[in-house]
Amino acid sequence: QSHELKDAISHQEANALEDFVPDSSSIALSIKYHAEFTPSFSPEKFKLPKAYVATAESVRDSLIINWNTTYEYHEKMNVKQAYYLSMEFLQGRALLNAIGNLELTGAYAEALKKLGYSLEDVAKQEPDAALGNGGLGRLASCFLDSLATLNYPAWGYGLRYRYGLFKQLITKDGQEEVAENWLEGRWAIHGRLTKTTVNLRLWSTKLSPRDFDLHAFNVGDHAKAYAAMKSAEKICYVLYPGDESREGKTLRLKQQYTLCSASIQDIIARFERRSDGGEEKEEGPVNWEEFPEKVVVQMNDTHPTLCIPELIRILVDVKGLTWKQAWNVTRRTVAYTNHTVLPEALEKWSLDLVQELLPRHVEIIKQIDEELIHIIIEKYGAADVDLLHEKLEEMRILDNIELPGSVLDLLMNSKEQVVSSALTIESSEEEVKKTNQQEEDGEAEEIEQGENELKLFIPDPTQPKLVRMANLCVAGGFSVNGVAEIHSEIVQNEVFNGFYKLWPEKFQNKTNGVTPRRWIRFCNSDLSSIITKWIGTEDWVLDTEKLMELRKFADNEDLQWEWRESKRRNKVKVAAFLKEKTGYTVSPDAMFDVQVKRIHEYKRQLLNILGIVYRYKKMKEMMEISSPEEVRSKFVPRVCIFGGKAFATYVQAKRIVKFITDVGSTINRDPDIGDLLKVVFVPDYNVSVAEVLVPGSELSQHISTAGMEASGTSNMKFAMNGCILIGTLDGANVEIRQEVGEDNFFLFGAQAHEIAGLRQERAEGKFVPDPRFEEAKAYVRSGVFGTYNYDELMGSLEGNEGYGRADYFLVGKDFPSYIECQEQVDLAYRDQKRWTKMSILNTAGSFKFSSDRTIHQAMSIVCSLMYMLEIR
Ligand code: HBZ
Repeated sequence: QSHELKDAISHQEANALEDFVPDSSSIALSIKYHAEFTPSFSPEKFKLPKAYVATAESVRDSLIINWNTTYEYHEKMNVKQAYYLSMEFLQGRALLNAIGNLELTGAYAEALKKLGYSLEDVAKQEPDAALGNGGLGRLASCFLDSLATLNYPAWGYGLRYRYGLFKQLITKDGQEEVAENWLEGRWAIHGRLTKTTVNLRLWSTKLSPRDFDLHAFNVGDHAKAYAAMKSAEKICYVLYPGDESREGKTLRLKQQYTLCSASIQDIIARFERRSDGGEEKEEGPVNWEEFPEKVVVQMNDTHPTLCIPELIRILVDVKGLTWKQAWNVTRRTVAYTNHTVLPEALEKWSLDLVQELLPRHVEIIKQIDEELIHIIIEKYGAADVDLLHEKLEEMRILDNIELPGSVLDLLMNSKEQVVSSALTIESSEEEVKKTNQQEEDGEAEEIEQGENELKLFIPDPTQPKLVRMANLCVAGGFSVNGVAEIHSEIVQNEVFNGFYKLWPEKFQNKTNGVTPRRWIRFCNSDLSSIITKWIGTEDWVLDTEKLMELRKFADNEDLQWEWRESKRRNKVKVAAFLKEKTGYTVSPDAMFDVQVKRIHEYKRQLLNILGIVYRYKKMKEMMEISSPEEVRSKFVPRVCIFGGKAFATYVQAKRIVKFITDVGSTINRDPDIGDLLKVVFVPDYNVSVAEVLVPGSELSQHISTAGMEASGTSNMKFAMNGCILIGTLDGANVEIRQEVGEDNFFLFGAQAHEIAGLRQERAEGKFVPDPRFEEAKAYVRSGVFGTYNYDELMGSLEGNEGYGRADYFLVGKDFPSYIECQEQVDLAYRDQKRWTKMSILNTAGSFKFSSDRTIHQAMSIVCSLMYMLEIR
C-alpha cells in the first residue's frame, strides 16, 4: 500500500510541478512583484534585505501549489500519517534548501543576477532558525527533509519559540550569551514546505480573546490586562537550552504540555474528519480502534511524553472510550526514540509539580503505573520479595511512591497462598495434626515476616517523588529505539534491560542519518559536481548507495587531483570565514583539523586541546635544538578549529571554552610557531557555520568517552564530505568505521565495555597516569596560557579532593593512545595520495548515513511492528 501510495503521490506532484515550472524571467518578475507589494519596504530602495524577502515570498508561491496538492491527496486517500513530535527543530536557513529541492537553483541565480544580486548574498540575509540545541534538534530537521523527499505522509509538530538558541559571543572572559530574534523579517513562519511538502507545524501560545480582561483595560488597569496576555505568551518565548543533563521546571513542563496537547488535539480532529469521509463516504460513529491504523506518533526523546496521558485523557474524558480501550489505542499509536544513556539526563519530573499543573494526567499516569506493576508481578512472581522490589524500583513509572492498594492486597494474598500451599503436604493423620500445629505457628511468623518484607516498598520521605518519563514512554509505546547499534545495545542490555526482558519485540535500532541534500549537495556543490561527473549521474543525491561507485576510482590520479583541488577551494572559503569571524589568518595549506559540537565533558574537547598543548610544547622544545626545517619535517602544519556552545550555567563547559581561546591566543601570537600551528575558536557555531566548515575540513574529531555518545551525526556529515575521522569506538563511529574501512579511520581509546572497570581502577587509586599527560597539565599550570586559574580544570582530571569526579571521562587514560594516534594522522597526511584515497573512501563509505535510509527503515518497521501487535 505504501508503495502504491508513494507512486501515486509522486505522480500527482510531478503533475503539479509540470504545471508550474518557472524560468528565470518569470522568477525575476515574481521577485519584483513581491518587492513592490511586500509591506515595510519602500519600493525605491531595493536593497539586499528586501531582495531576500521578495525572493523568499516568490519561492513560497512555488511551494504552496505542491503543498496544497499533497494535502488534498492525503485527505482524500485517508492515508496513515506519521507525526514527529519534537521540542526542537534545528532548521538552519531555508531558502537555498527550498530552491534546491525544487531544482530551481539555476533559475533563481539567473533571475537575481538580472536584478543585480547574487543568490549567495541574498541567501545569507536569512537568519538561522535555531529552534534546537544540537544533534537531537538537527536530526528532527533532517528527518523532515527525508520524509518529504521520500513521499511519506508525515508532519512535524514543534513550538515556535520567539527566541531560539542564544547567540554566542566570545570575549576575553570566554562565552557570553545574547538573545537573537530569528523571526525578524522572516518568511514562511508558519512552517516549512519542501518540494514534496512535509508540513512543520509550530505552535505558539496567546491569550484567547475570550479571556482578555476588557473590563480591567477599560477602567485603566492596563497592567492587569497585559499580565494575562504575557503569561500566555511567555510559554513560547524561549527554547529551553537543555543539553543532556540540565532540566527546566514549571515553564518547561508547560511547554511540553503545550506541544503535546495542541498536537494530539489536531491529530484527533484530522482523524475524525478523515474517517468521517467528507461528502463521499458514509457518515457513522468514529471507529477509534482504527486510530492506530491511521496515526503513528513518534516522540523525539521523552520531551513529548505527555502525549501519552493526553491522548488517553481525550479518548476517555471527551470521546467516551473506556480506560481499557483508550490504553490499547494509545499503546498501538506512540513510539519513543531514546537519545542518551547518561542517567542524569533521563527526564524525571517532580510528582508534586505535575500534580499542581496537570492533576488529571497524574491520575492517568498512576493508572498506567498500576497496570505496569501488575505486569511486572506477573513476570517475576511475588514469591521472591527482594527480586520483585528490585524490579519495581527499576521499572516503575512513579519513583519513591507507595504501591497502589490493589497491589498491596495482591502481595498480602500471595504471601498467604505460599503459606497455605505449604500446609497441604500429605501425611498420616496424626502427623498432619502435629504438623498443622507447627505450621500454624510458622504461618503466623511468615505473615509477620511478609509484612516486614512489604515495608521494603514504603517510600523514603527524605527523597522526592518523581515521574520517570522514559519508563512511561517504554510502557506506553509500541516501539523503543536507540540511534546507533552500540547505543541500542546499551539501551537493551543496561538502561532498560528490565523492559527488554519483558517486551523484547519493542526494542530496535535506527541508526541516525543526515540529509545528503543539505549536507553535501547544497553545502558542497563543488565536490558534488565532481562526484556526479565520476559516477555519471546525480542520482546519488537520492540514492546514496551509488556513492560506493567512487571506490573504484579511489586511486585514479585525475579524480585524486580534482578531489584535492576541490577540498582546497573549500579550505580557502573556511580561511576567509575564520578571518572574518575571528581576525585570525590561517594558511589553506595546513591540515584543517576540526571539532565542532556542543561543549560537554563527555565529548572531551579537553582531550583535544590538551593534545594541542602537548604538541605545542614539543614543538617549542625541538625549536630550541633543531633547525626550522627539521621541525617542519616532524610536525605537519595544522589549523585546529573548535566551535560549539556551552550550556549557560554549565561552569566546567564554559571553562573549557575559555581555556581553548587562551591556548589559541598564546599559540597564534607565538612568532616561532607561525603556520605550524593555529588554534581557532569559531564563535556562534550553528547550522550555517557548519555548512561552511564541513566541506573545508580534513580531519574531524569524535572523541567521546566510549559508551557515552549515543550516535553523533556530524561524524556522518564530515565523512560524507571526505573528511577523515579520528575517534573512539562510540556511537555511530563504530558503523562509520565499518563502512569506510578500518584503514580509513583513526581509532584510539578505551572501549565501552572497559569503562566501568577503568573507573573502578581509578577509584581504588590504581591508575598510573602517562608522563606525557602529566607534562601537558604541568605546562598549563606553569602559566604559559595566561593568568586565568586553571587549577580546577586540571584538577578535575586528577580527582583531587574537592574537585569531584576524578577524571570521570577518562581523559588521562586515553591521552597516550590519542597522541600516538595523532602521530599516525600526521604520517598519513604527509602522503597526499594516501590521504586523498582515504578521503574518497570516506565519501564512498558514507552511503549508509543518509537520513533517507533511517526513514525508510523506520517507516517499514513501524508498519510491520504494528501488524505484529494486532495479530497477538
Ligand atoms: O542526539 C544527541 C546525542 O547526544 C547525539 O549523540 C545524537 O546523535 C543526537 C541525535 O540522536 N542529544 C541531544 O542533542 N540532546 C539534546 O540536545 C537535549 C536537549 C534537551 C534536553 C536534553 C537533551 O532536555
